Amino acid sequence: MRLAGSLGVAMMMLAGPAATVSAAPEIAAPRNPIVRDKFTADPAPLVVGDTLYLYVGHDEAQRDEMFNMREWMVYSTKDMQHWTDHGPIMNVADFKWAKKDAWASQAIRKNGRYWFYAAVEHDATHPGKAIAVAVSDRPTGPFVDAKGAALITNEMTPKGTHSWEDIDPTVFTDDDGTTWIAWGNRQCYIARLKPNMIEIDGPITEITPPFFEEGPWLHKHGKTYYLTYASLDRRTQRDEHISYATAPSIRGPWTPRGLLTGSGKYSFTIHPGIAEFRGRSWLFLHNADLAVGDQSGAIGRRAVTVYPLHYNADGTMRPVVQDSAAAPAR
Ligand code: FUB
Repeated sequence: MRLAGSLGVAMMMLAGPAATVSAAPEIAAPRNPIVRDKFTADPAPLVVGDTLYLYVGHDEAQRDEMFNMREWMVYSTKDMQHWTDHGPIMNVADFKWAKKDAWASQAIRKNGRYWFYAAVEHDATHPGKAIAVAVSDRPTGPFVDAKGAALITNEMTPKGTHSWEDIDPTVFTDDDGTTWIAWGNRQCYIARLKPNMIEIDGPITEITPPFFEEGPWLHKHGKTYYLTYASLDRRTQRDEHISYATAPSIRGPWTPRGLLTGSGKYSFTIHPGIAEFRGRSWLFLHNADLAVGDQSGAIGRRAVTVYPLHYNADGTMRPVVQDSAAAPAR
């Protein structure tokens, strides 16, 4: 088991002061993985009223190819136990300027509409990965390309020399109503969005925290801002873990807080998504510990999972141990 040994001990030492006790009613965590009839990855939760929507990429790798992802899907739940499959919400072919790869995404609600940001591979006019934006009047879609062009292309971040630097968008609306987008691979970037949600407003700033690899997720809890991400020790090149940083403002400064959890079982990648729902905080991830028919888990056949997330009184997050058994209410 990967959390045994030095990582497990290190995480116990990182646990810090006692957790904040919430008076809110709690519901039990579901059995993992959440989706069992398909391979799914890169979970991105969105809470709307009494419903949690979970946007995922559809992993369709057949053999040993790294990824084969053509569409995004959404599931919903009102109790974390029963999940409704709403099917695909978009195919990468819906972005006419993109050629493949329905990679990580996140949806956000703003001004009564639902805005969906996703990583794709751009066509030859802007080679490399790019970030797309789509819109719908409903969280379950259908979503349509909102811009007819990429929101972010590889040329906009010249520092990175690799073609997949501009992936994994996360979107967050601050208390003043400003929406921010962060993204990246190896470098992590942040920028403001214009109120129209389809244009960058002002400069792109680099905020790369230690061991950052990809999959940033922005959220706020209490007065603290969190940047949670897939981290990789490039010396060992072992599987990705989840680390995070905190800040007193979306503009930083960001303080590294170390590991939140270890790798997803059998998976090189891992990808965080965080939400507060039904009185509890939840950390969504993926692993590759699911078999569907005669296909076992693999780097391109992953499964989304979820675990309760607890905060310490000082605002740090308690280390999460990934356990495939149902996590009982605290
Ligand atoms: O699912 C494709 C890519 O793998 C995502 O964009 C990364 O976050 C990693 O999970």
